[in-house]
Amino acid sequence: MSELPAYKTIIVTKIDNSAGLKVGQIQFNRPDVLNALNIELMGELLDALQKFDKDGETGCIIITGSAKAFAAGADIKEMATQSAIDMHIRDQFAVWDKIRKIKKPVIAAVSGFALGGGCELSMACDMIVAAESAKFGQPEIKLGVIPGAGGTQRLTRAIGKARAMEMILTGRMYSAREMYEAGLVSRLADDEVFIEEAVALAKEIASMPPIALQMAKDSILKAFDTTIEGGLEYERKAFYLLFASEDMKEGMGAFVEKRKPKWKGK
Ligand code: DAK
Repeated sequence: MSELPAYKTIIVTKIDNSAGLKVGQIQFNRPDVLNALNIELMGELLDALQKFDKDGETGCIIITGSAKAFAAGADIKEMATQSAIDMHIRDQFAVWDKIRKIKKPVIAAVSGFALGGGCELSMACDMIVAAESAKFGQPEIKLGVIPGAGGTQRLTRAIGKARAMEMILTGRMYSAREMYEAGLVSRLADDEVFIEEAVALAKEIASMPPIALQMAKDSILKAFDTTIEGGLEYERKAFYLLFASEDMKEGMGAFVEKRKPKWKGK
């Protein structure tokens, strides 16, 4: 992926990383509507994610928005007139399922509003770095619906039943600090530097061996839908599998020889 595609609703860049592979950054670009997630944007987001996922130069991906909004949710104006059957036939939300299949680590760098589908999208990422100004919420209840892209499931697993109940049943917004303390956000930073913090974290991750990163992500996600016994077995098999990689030999060899490893991604 030497040539980055031009999109209408997102801006895609690659950030050089002297310590390892590059960082792919996807920035939402619908500022007039607080980055509301319409069909076109979600299609472009998936396309960019899949391209970065296949790109041998990219080690980690960041999704971000603008200062005022990560994303204020799915595009209400686009959704408002749709019937259940329209949605079933168009299957427009199938894109959301495919985002889950991205193998490389994905960081959500959130400032401003992360509401409804915007909050859910940040939770579908692997980590959330938030600016102090960020506000998280699931306001769907105020529209007569409920979260539909994992809010009732991912939020509950991340912050626990009682807090998820309060957040979803009131539709209230919560500060980045509250969400950091609740465990949804892994890093909190001042607004002026939060994107640098996210990029620094992404660069650090992108300097690790790619196959091991993917196995680690996959095994951690397994913890959400299996028993401890099943999860431990899954982890063990992923661990054994890594002994078939050249990077495992390089990593251990470099340790023994007291030198820096050079990863091949194989
Ligand atoms: N959709 C469309 N336009 C939006 C929008 C949205 N979600 N949020 C904001 N905008 C637009 C506003 O309409 C306004 O446009 P104009 O009126 O200027 O044309 C512009 O952005 C600026 O917004 P405001 O004037 O309202 O700005 P304020 O600072 O006063 O207020 C706000 C900011 C974020 C508090 C407010 O805009 C707001 O409450 N927005 C709506 C938040 C919301 O309810 N979000 C949840 C939407 S439902 C699924 C996948 C996903 C979903 C469901 C299913 N499946 C996989 C099945 C997701 C559902 C949702 O996200």
